[in-house]
Parts: sequence; structure tokens; C-alpha cells
Amino acid sequence: MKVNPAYTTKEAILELHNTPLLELMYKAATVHRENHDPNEVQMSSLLSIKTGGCPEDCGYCPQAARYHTDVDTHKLMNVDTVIEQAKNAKANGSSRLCMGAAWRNIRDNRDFDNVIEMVQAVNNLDMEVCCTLGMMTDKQAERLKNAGLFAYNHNLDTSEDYYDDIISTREYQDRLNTINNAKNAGISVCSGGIIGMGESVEDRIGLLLSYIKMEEPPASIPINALVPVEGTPMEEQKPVEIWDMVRMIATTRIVFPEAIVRLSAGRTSMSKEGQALCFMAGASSIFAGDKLLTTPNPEFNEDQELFEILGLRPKAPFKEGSRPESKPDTIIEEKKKKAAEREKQLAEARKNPKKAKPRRVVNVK
Ligand code: SAM
Ligand code: DTB
Ligand code: SF4
Repeated sequence: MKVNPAYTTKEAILELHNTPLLELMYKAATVHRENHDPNEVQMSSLLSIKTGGCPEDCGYCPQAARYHTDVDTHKLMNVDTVIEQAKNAKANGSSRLCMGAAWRNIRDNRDFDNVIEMVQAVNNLDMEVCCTLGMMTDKQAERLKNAGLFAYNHNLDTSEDYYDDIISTREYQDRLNTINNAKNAGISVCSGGIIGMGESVEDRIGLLLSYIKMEEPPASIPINALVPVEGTPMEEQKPVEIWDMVRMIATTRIVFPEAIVRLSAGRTSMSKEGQALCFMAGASSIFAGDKLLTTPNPEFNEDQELFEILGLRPKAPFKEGSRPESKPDTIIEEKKKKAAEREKQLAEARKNPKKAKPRRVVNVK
């Protein structure tokens, strides 16, 4: 994804960000039209496949176990429920499904095998599959890619300078490593941030600078407005002003002309007019459905109305890159083979109890 050569330094981006608003929007709308169809907006659905009980301390997050929020903890969803939810999302116009887990990192266990099966199944529904599962190694990224994962979401959230004020249980560099692992496996990177956490404008620009420094900036950049949740350290944060959101979206659009800029969390506090300004400023995707991961999102009907008023069309899947092939997963296949062998041996033992190998008796003295 290209970086706009006119805006690669902190000073230049800061000046751009602080341009009179209508001028900034005009610039962003122009860049948007040169690179995207302004009447197309991708609808992407979120699904929390494992909710709450997370060991991390991200100050904004209602799913961190250490904060006392109303979030109910759930273990991993089963594959059939995910398929049902994905079909629903697709029927309602979503071309992408983003599955989120409240994990610090992916672990190589049965749960991850199940996620692999979810990715295969949703990819087979002809939807872009995105996952956000916390930190990920290069091998895990390869397994997900092989299963048909289209994108991996892993946010830097804010500037490197402000990061330590928000999270202490993992480093900025850990996040950069995960993003790199996704990229190296050939997975499209989705990474962005949150505004309204008490950061300065310089921090917002600092987030963009972190992406500029990358060999390959993300194909997708979600801009979230903080959803202040009771029980989290950020419960008292003032709601983000729509003007701040528009400025951040417009600046991101101009700096990364080709990326998909996503108008993400926080839409329930925005008017239709405010959201229209965000689309004008270059946002080309929303999260659809009445729930984000754990917090509310506008109702389906409200978004339908918004699309109708503005003459927007939902975007088809795989307009940026072809659908990955879902290949069999060698680890799951190997486990299935072993289980089948065990089953065969047990069946034989039941048929010929005499021939069956005697069980080893351990003498206990
Ligand atoms: N546990 C994984 C991780 O942190 O990478 C994936 C799930 S996590 C909930 C995904 C992203 O949601 C976070 O990086 C953050 O940017 C966003 N998020 C979480 N809580 C939020 C809130 N209250 N308001 C806005 N965005 C939020
Ligand atoms: C992103 O940047 N925003 C989405 C998605 N990526 C995973 C998540 C927003 C979560 C908002 C808080 C919640 O609902 O728990
Ligand atoms: Fe856990 Fe992700 Fe929430 Fe941080 S943002 S507490 S890692 S679920």
C-alpha cells in the first residue's frame, strides 16, 4: 500500500491534520475519489468467538479480566454457530467477517484447531475472513493463511510514546512483530487505532507515522472512537467529538491513499450527518450488525436507512486481492488420522478380545 510522498514527516502530517476542516475534507475526498469508488462501502461483521477473561491490561478494554465490567465470559464458540452467524451476516450484506478472541496470544491447542476450521468454513462461504486473536507467531500465521485467512487485525492503538500509558502487559514491539508475521505469511494486514483515550493530536499522528515506517503499510486501517465502558480505567473519558473523528479519518485517507479506512467503533454516539462526513472524508467501511465485539453498534435498519439516504452500495468481497484457497490443515489431518487408528484398534479389540494386546500392568508396591 502506497504512502503519499507529500506527507511522510510528523510536521507535514500535523500541518495537514490542522488544516481548516472543509479544506481538509475536500483534499481527502479528492484523494478518495482518485483511488476508490466513493459510493461503495464495505460492510464487515464482527463476531466475538471467545469473550472476556483476558489476562491483558489494555485500559480501554471491557474484556480484560482485571476490570469489573458487565461483559459475560464465554469459552470458544463452536464451529457450527460461527457458520450460522456468518451466513446471517452475509445475508445482511456483509462481505467480510472478523472473528475476535479475548486472548493475549494464540496457543497451539485444540481451540486454535477449531479456529482453523472456522476460517476454512467461512472462506468457503465466499466471505473475506479476518481474525483478531492477539499475538501470533510466524508458524501460526502460516497455518491461518493455509486455512484461507484473508486478513489479520492487530491494532497498534496509539503512538509508541503514548502506548505505555494504555497497556503495560505487552510491548509496542510485540505488536509490530505480530503484524510482520501476518505480512510475511501473505495475509492482508488490518491495523489501526483508537482516538479519545486522552492522547494528544501528536499521538494520533504518531500512530500514522508508525505505519509509514513499515516496509508495507496496512491494507486496512480501522479508526475507532473510544467506547468508554463502565469498570474500565477509561470509563470517564469524554466522548470523541465528531470533528476529531473526521480529521483523523481525512488525514489517514490522504496519507494512505490506497488503504481501506474503516469508520469503526463509536458509531452509536454519531449522528447520521456525522457519519456522512466520515464517508466524505474517505472512510469506506463500517462494522455492521447491532454488536461490535461486546458493545452496541447501530441497528441493521439504521444502517440500511443511512446507505439509502446517501446512495451507498455495500461492497462485494475480494475487490482487493483474490479469495485465498482453503487447504487441508496438516496438524488437524494428522490428529484425525491418529484418532481413526485408535478407533480401529479399539473396534478390533472389542471383536477379538483374546487377540488384543494385554494391558500393561504396573506393579504398585
Ligand atoms: N485480543 C485481541 C487483541 O487485543 O489484539 C483481539 C481483540 S481486541 C478487543 C481488538 C481491538 O478492539 C483492540 O485492539 C482495540 O483497538 C479495539 N477496542 C477494544 N475495546 C475498545 C473500546 N472500548 N473502544 C474502542 N475500541 C476498542
Ligand atoms: C477494530 O479496530 N475495531 C473492532 C475490530 N477492530 C476488532 C473492535 C472494536 C471493539 C469495540 C469494543 C467492544 O465491542 O468490545
Ligand atoms: Fe485482551 Fe485484546 Fe482486550 Fe487487550 S484488547 S484486554 S488483548 S481482548
